[in-house]
Amino acid sequence: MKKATFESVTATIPAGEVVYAIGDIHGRVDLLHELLTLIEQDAAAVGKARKTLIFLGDYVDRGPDSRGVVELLSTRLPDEFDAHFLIGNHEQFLLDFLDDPTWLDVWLRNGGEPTLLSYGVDVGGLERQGAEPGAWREAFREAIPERHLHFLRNLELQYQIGDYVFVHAGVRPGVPLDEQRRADLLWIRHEFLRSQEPFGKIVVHGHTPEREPVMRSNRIGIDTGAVFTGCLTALRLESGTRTFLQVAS
Ligand SMILES: [Mn+2]
Repeated sequence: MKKATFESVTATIPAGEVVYAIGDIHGRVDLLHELLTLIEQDAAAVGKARKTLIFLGDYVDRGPDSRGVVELLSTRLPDEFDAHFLIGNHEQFLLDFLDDPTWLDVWLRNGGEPTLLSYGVDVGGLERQGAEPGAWREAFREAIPERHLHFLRNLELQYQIGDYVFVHAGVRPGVPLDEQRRADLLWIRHEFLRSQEPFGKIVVHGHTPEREPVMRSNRIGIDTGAVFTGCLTALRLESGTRTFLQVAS
């Protein structure tokens, strides 16, 4: 584990609150578990402050245990935190496939197979049978617990606190935060990442992996590519301070 403290800035969150935002997990329940332990240790030292966890989405796909990540997030978070769960484009793939099985190929090309395997779906058998997408959907519907579906269908698009807004991918420059399109919040990259204009609040986001967290005047990216690099990052905000908490394997 490593813990890197950063800096004091003019952007703030309200007094009496501590916020932890957690980047893209992608099935790495092992790293999520370690990071939550680190956050709990940190939070134990801050006393009576209101403690909030904000998860930036992409809980599933690519990594080995998407089922375990959804289970942990939906049932086993520590009691002392309020929690907000944002939707990532990978949760959208999963939901699109359940609504319309012709999304199967798109989902599989984007790391859906380990998700199906984590839920116990017989992917090899379906492939050998040359099963239609509808049969894959039926197998997944039978495998995924109802409470996981409820969790995945009730994720938030954005969350705001103090001078910060939290989203999965980013925001479209020039569009007010309350008028952002769902597709941009889930998918945007270059127009957002390149923009140097203020967005109204500091945008904390995931979606585009970098070796280290990225801090700009208008945004903070905390997707450190857990599934590729073994590094999962949380941003801790308290009044005018920013700290990164990280675990690495
Ligand atoms: Mn993403």
